[in-house]
Amino acid sequence: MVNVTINNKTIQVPEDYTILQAAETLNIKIPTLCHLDLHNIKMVNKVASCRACVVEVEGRRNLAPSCSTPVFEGMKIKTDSLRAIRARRTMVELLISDHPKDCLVCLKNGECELQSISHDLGVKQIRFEGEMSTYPVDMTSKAIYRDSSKCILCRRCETMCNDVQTVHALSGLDRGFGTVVGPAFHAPLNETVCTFCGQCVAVCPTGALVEVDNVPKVWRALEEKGKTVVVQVAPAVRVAIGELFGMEPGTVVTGKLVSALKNLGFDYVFDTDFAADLTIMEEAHEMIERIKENKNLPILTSCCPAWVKFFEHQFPDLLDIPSTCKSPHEMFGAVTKHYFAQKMGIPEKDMIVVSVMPCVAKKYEAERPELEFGGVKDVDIVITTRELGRMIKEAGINFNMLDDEEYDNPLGESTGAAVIFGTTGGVIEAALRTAAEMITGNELESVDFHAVRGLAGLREAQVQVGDLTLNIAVAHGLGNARTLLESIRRGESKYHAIEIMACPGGCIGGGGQPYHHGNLEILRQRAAGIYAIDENFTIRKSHENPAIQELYAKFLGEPGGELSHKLLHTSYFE
Ligand code: HC1
Ligand code: SF4
Repeated sequence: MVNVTINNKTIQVPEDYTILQAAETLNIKIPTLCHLDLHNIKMVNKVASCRACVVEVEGRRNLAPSCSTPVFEGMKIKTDSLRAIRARRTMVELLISDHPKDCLVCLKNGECELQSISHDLGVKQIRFEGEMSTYPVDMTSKAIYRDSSKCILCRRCETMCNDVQTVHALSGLDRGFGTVVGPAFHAPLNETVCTFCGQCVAVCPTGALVEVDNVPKVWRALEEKGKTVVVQVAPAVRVAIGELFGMEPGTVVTGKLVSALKNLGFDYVFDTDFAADLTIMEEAHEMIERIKENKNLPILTSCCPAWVKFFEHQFPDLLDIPSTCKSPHEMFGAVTKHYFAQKMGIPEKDMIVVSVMPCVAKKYEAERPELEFGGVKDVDIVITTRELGRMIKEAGINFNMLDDEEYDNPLGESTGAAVIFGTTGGVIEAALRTAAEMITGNELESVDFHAVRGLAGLREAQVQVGDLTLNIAVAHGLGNARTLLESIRRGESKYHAIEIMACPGGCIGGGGQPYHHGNLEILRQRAAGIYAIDENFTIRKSHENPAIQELYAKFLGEPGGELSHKLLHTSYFE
């Protein structure tokens, strides 16, 4: 421990602390912009590029960036001197001098950290005007819109992509005033190893990285004559969208969400959870077959599109182990267009399927040609939780005052097993609930597999199923996934099944969710909301969903059967 004095108060802090951390222990708030400490997912952005956090240190001529300057014994710091305050304001003014200032029409308006720090530091005029950096906007990806003229070189995206996701799609390019962060050789994003996980979007402080805005497409679809517009909602959306309307993270708003979607004019409001139950039927069947034959193990879950793209790029030698199941929202689209449409007498060309997802990679996934069946896309338009929030606001719907409504049937019926897909560990727990009963033929005493829950980046569990001991692992965040995949590649893996999600926390932490602004406690609250929904379900196992049983009886036949393989499974590419 060392003694430091901040604004005339002396405290003891650990010697590896920065000035910023020391100040936090005294509840002194120093403004920050580029800095982001997400150490529980192994991301600390300490590049000190913005200098918005400078403070005075006694005996030093220059102001010190508090986020990256370590404390030392006897250090005397002033965080609130006029010199420090003026310098911070000037730094932000200089950043703004090379910023487009189109805040009113920026997708980040109201959520932008440059906007809020500028307000907090009392920037009231544009003092500096000069040369502006201009770069072409990268619109090549179906998921992410990249406008480097809004980049403030904070490097958060780069740290996230390199340190947490280990994808290395972004880095600093060129020098001096021309410096920009982007893919090597200025390649368009869709020609890189980017997985479209959207975690760079989740940490970008400005509008430089945002989701591709599909809201106008949905409005047009709702207006189009002769079309039946079906919407499905992913599990993780219901515990997060309330945040956009001032509610606590983790507040369960399923009923209001359904009501809002009906108010917006969707013809059918269905639940991705129905298809999560369907995925479990197919995936548990596939898992059991592979375990019986002791081949292509460990089976890897395949519902996360960013994870799928990651293993296609990085582990092409292991393409025979991921499950061949499409993700639930794609299965939902296939069932809607090839079963529900027929049942209702609606030509599939007149049906539009919209997915509301916590994820930006789902936008890219929906466009993958191999997911089509008979030339028909499963899903037509994907919007994120944030985009749905904007639509609700545009329509003037008072979300907080809505009465609860129920999903439509039959594709709105689901179980507790389905909703836990929304958090890390949930997919494998749902699969275990069904696989265990399929293997033994006996009812489980408890459906709660606590060992696979939690937010540790890598988890493992041994689960006894009859005579069989199943070795299970869970990883979230692509860096953790890489660790597991490398052990499989070396032939050292002992696992039968592994769940992998690209985003820290799983879908609750998806790149399309309400911004966490550096507070990862939000993930814990959202996960608690997910498990609370599960506990309140009477039916908590996918194979007991009556609508799923009917779908197999009347249409699909058996899990893993011929029709299932055509509609619900896919293949992977190097
Ligand atoms: Fe997910 Fe999934 S859980 S991938 O995170 O398997 O996006 O919520 O919808 O498809 O069910 C996302 C969430 C979601 C799919 C399901
Ligand atoms: Fe990296 Fe994910 Fe962003 Fe792509 S979307 S650049 S993989 S963080």
